[in-house]
Amino acid sequence: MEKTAYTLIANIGQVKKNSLCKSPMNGDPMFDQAINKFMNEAITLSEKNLEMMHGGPFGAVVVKDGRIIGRGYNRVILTNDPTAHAEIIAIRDACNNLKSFLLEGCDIYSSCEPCPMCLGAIYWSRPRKLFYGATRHDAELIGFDDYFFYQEMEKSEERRVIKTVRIMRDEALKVFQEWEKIPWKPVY
Ligand code: AZG
Ligand code: ZN
Repeated sequence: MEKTAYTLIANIGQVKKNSLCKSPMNGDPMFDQAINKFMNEAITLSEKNLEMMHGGPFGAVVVKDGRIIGRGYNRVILTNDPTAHAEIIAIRDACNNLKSFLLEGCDIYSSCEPCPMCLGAIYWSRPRKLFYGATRHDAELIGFDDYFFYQEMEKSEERRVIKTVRIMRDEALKVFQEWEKIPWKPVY
């Protein structure tokens, strides 16, 4: 399968609601208007938790062909699910609507830079582009560990806070060898 050329669009900055950001990427007002519209929707979703307290103040949408096909806001507290981040929920919603595990040709808008877990999920879903508003540092300032987890990822296994130990590699590899032998298998 051809790999998507991932474009991590740098922080598009403080996108004020109902205002146009002067995009350094394009300069096409129609394009700017569209990306602001979708980021506004992600930010609006993030604001839900100011009242609902279903989780942290994070929202995300998935867009395909100019239409929102997936929405999510953080529901970690409501669902007792530490993976219920806005981006994960939006990806699940979009994949369910598309009946596909790939978000080909889709753009993801997140009110905040994705944490490492969500960035992984974004890569697995293979969208075209990612737009984000606030940064991992902004999230840290209000008590979220996104930046800390990025720092952990950069450390060697021995130096991480969660002790990580590789054991029984040979035994675990057997299933890989069997999988490799299957002549037709889905590739993702
Ligand atoms: C988070 N960061 C992002 N980007 N999104 C979420 O849903 C989060 N929850 N905690 N940190
Ligand atoms: Zn996340």
